[in-house]
Amino acid sequence: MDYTAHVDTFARDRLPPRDQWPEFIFDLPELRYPERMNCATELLDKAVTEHGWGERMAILSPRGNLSYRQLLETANRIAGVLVEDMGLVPGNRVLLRGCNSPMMAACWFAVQKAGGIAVATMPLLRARELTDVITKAEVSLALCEHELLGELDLARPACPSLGRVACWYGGDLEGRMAAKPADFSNVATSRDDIALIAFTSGTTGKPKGTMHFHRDVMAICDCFPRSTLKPAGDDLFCGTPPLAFTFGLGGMLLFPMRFGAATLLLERLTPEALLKAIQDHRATICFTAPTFYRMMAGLAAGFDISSLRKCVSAGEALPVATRELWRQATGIRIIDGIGATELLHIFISAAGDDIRPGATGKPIPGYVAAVFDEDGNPLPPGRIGRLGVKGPTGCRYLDDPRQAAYVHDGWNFTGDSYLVDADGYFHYQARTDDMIISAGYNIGGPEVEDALLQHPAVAECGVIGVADPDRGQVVKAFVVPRPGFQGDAALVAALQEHVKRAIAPYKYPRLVEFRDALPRTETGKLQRFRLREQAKGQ
Ligand code: 3UK
Repeated sequence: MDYTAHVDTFARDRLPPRDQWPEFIFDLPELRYPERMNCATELLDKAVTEHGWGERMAILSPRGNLSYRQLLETANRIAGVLVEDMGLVPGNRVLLRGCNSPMMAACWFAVQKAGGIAVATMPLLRARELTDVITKAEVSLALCEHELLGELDLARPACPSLGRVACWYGGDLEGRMAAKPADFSNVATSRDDIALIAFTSGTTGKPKGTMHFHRDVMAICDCFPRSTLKPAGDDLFCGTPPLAFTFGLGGMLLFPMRFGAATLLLERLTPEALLKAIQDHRATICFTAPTFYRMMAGLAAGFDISSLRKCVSAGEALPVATRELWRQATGIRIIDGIGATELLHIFISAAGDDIRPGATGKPIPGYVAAVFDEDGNPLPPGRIGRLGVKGPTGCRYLDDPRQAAYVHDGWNFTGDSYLVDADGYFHYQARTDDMIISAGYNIGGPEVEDALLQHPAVAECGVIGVADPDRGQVVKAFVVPRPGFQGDAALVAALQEHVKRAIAPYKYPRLVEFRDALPRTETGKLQRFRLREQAKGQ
């Protein structure tokens, strides 16, 4: 057995069988980490002790600001509480529940320092969903923002594994921290010890826990940011994704820290509030989802956001229309990137002059990707198939038979259909199970959405296939009209005509329904399955 610092081996014992692991690739020299490595030492302690960034700002927020040194001391005191007051043993799972804030960030690092496994959860989760996560990961300790304690308390009777809970911003945690030293000796974890379990948003079925090692945390910092985003120490990151979503964990915390930059952590953001924050703090890098860029584009003229240099979009496909609106509003070309909880962060992307509107980009250095047919054979350029990817990170579900569906022959299959063009650019088509098959044609909902979004009357839209006796399925669009536009028969006809002119006419939505809003996850993804359920019920 390899070296491990974990005394509690629950998670390690529930890694998938070796023959179901994806193949890992560590070609890049920067991805060869020492055998004993703690990601908190690398990202936080060394920022102060080796890089000399102690007096630089690490976190800005309405709750107060923390320099790197202050963040380190805060995390050290919390680690002291975890070990001495709460009895944490290396390998224990620690639930983290809070909005993006300095304390949420410090708690994440404290868990790493103490050799625990962070199980961060979305602030909006209810007792039922918390119960699933806590029981699946056998969580024994929790750190929780006091205001969010209610749902956790409701979950507790059904969570026998959960022992002590400490709360910040109005609970007992700060008081306990004051009694702990400002230094802490980090547990000497292995690079292959599990650092976090991230649960997938899971549109159907129970959420899956994806397990990631200390080296995976470092690998995502040394891949997408180093090759594509290229941040500098004077950057200020901002954006919407929660730290409990790995898109946010990387973009809002780990990446800025890897480069000695600062992050602006804000709660309950609206498009206006994010624009105002960029203006007030002169933020330079923004991470959010496509719909947020679309909403901000319409409001940007009212703010001075001239400080902004780079914008990253992920979570779902970035429509060309949204890309163009943002470029017109700000002059900035969005860096699109596809990532997944299973792979921890972004693996296909493009920035600057490498951007091709309509394509996600190319596999970023460190990763390889290919498109496969139903039987697992690689497809030539121009053919639509299933996306497979491998690199330094990959899928390891916690005790889950669905591992075999995500990983075969060493490749991670994300459940997306893609095509590669002759230049090696990857073009997103749809989620594999969202492909619409109408009268024998394969139609990707996002392509139709993209065309609809180019019409001035469309604020938001979602396109699905609904059962049809003659065609198998027909294309149906749910459209949220922009203020000032009437959702009537004339607009239906205008939208249909518009789509027929923009893309192959057989893809036009035969059915159009107007809505005030569309169902979305907390991470900004359109919930097509809900639209399908609603369409079925009609
Ligand atoms: C979809 C995209 C087209 C795609 C994520 C960046 O979204 C993240 O993780 P999830 O586990 O979902 C993964 C799935 O979301 N998707 C994400 N980005 C794009 N589709 N274009 C994109 N740019 O279906 C993928 O399989 O919630 C994103 C970083 C970390 C993440 N966890």
